[in-house]
Amino acid sequence: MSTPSRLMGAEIKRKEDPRLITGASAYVGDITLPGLHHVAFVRSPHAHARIRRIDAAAALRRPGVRAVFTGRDIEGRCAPLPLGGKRAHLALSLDRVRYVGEAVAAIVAESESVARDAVDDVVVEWEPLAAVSEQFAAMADGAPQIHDDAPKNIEHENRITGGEPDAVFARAQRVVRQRMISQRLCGVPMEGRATLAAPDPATGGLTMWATTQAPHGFRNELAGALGLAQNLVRVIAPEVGGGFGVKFGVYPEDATLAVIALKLRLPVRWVETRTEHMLATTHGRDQVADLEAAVDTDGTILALRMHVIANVGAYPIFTFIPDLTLSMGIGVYRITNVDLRSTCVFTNTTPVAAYRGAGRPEAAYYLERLVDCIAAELKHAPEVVRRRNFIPPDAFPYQAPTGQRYDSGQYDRALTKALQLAHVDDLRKEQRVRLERRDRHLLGVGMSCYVEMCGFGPFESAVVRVEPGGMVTAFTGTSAHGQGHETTFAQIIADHLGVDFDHVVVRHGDTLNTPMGNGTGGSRSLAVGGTAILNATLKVQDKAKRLAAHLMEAAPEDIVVGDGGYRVRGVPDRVVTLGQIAAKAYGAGLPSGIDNGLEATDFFSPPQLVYPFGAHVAVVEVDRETGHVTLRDFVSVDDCGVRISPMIVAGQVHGGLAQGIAQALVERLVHDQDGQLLTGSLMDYAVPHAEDLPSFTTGETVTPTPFNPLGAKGIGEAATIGSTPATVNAVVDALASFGVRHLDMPLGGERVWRTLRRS
Ligand code: MCN
Repeated sequence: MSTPSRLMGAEIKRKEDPRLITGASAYVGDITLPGLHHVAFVRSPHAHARIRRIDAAAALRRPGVRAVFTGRDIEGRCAPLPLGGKRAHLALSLDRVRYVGEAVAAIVAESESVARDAVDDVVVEWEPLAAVSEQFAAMADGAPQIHDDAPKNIEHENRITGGEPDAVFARAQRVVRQRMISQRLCGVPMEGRATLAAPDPATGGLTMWATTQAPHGFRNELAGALGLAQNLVRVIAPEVGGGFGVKFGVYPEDATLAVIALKLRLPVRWVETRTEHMLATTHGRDQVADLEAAVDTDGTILALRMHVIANVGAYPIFTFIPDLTLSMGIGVYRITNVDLRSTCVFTNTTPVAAYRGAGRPEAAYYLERLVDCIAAELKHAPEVVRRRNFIPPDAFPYQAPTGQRYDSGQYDRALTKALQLAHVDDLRKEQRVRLERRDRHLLGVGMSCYVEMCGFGPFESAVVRVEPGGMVTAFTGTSAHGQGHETTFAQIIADHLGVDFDHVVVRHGDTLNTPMGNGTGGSRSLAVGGTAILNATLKVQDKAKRLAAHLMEAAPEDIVVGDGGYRVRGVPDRVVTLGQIAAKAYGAGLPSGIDNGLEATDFFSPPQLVYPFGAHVAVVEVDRETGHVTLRDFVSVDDCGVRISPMIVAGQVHGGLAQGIAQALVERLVHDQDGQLLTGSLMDYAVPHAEDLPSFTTGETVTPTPFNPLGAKGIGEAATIGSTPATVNAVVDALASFGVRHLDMPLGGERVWRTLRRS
């Protein structure tokens, strides 16, 4: 690196927060335009039904209602979604619905309340069909057929094999088996989805304000669906109140609004209600996995079989997620004989797609639970089995039998640090004493070690522009919705351009002014987008140095950047500021060979993925009388390589822990067997409260990746991935003396109480 780091790695408060805390920002729901109309959707109350007839006459008579659109009205104006996919459907379903909440008509009205009231005026004549909500029932003979071309409702299957798993299992001393469930979850960002579609008179196209994590992807998919040129669709993601993976791609509501705006030549807006969010925004997880490990008595894992049976819901949105589970199937362990399978199954439920971690939390949960099962069966301490199997530090880059190439890792170091921070030896003593005393509250200690793949390509983009006055504006193709890129990217730029941090503005989320990008998800933004920012900044720095050399009559190689200016090496009092350089760059009389302007673009294509890792320890108390689980302590040691914004990383870890712990203890979407969602509001879908969580102890190790110049790996999902198995392992540990070996999540009081009663 050509510049000493001052801001990178420093504890800097987020640039974003003043506007967020004071409510000065605009979300889609705040944006208004002349003539704005509002949209509400008529949705299916049935999990599976034919639509015989839709009668909108009464709705159209309601004062304030401008129009009602059904599938017939948009047919031919918008291609089925997801675009190009098999088993796609129209944005407003035409003749059949396959999950509760599927949209069949859209009301356009002068106000949001009129639009919502008019929903009840629409009469839909349904012909209910038999429905199925669970993956095994959906594969059974005689199950309702959800898509005609998917026999047994199987969407796709996958298999990864390596080594000789069958032979190893055949001669194994011991085989440990367990079925596990990673239950269905809801995203629950603070802001639900919202879309505003407006005709653009300048181009004849559209401007869309949308709560999306990837504006360019959204634009390209929508333009494709509408048959418009991409440059006729401008997508703006203004302030977006969280996404957690559920705000990717064009949803049916987005496409419907676009068609309505074009047809009525009116701006129209839809803001999702929380109930709609629970029903019609994609869900996460929902897998069952059968695990088998062939082991030696010393705890060495010789071979692994995993079969993931995933419920993908009614339509294929991101059905590669179970494949990601297979890709991370061996976790942090040197397991060379593997047979990993996935079967993705359609059901009459809301589609399942990305949710924080997307496939990797499932893998870590299965494997880290399985390791505890192995430890329990062989009567080893869980850390002993882990240490017996770790991929050692000298094995990196490590070619895993899953096809992954792990970049760098020091798994034992993270575990050792986490166990120390948690004082595990003392806890085990306390656990024994409590058991001997027959305390009402049982103590449990659980650990997990995780590794995840992140930093997905194919590329990310950046433009870094020094304005004539010397201030810097940067544009990124990532699209933060809570992650704080404006801060981190400004740290990188300020350090490398010798400019004040407050003089850097980072912009994102508008396809009109940002270069083509791939958005924010898969913890890719720093490793890929931050590297593009760094590369573009270094290009600008190079030109700034040449201009500084010209201004100070020195050689460009002798120019050093830092302390607010550009100096000649060894002559500290000869200095020019970036402002003076910019004035030259945009003025007359440049030396030959240097063009006007001071900006650069970069598209960074990562050579491979990066693999953050870590170790978590959970400490729980279980009330024998009520089954209530209290999380007493949580230690996380996360290694995301070099940290650029330690405060942001801490925030990401805290939020991630809360979500992972919530899966272990409280969250679960429940459908009945007919596909009705029983947990359709936040009254019955439990998100964790601050009081449910302890003050986290967070530690770190730093193992840089060699595959980007920042040495940075992702952190956005890591803590979610490690915390679920650690917490479940802790609860099972507390109950081990009652003969409990495994319990399915969430570990609410009733489930634990029933288990204690049975044992
Ligand atoms: N960072 C850092 N040093 C590192 C790694 C990251 O300073 N070594 C900083 C980054 O600059 C960035 C933040 O930490 O500001 C997260 O970076 P990264 O891991 O690259 O993840 P992304 O920015 O791509 O965010 C995506 C990730 C995902 S996939 C989900 S889901 C998720 C998450 O981020 N959803 C979130 N965190 C969220 N946080 C909020 N507030 N809201 C969401 O919806």
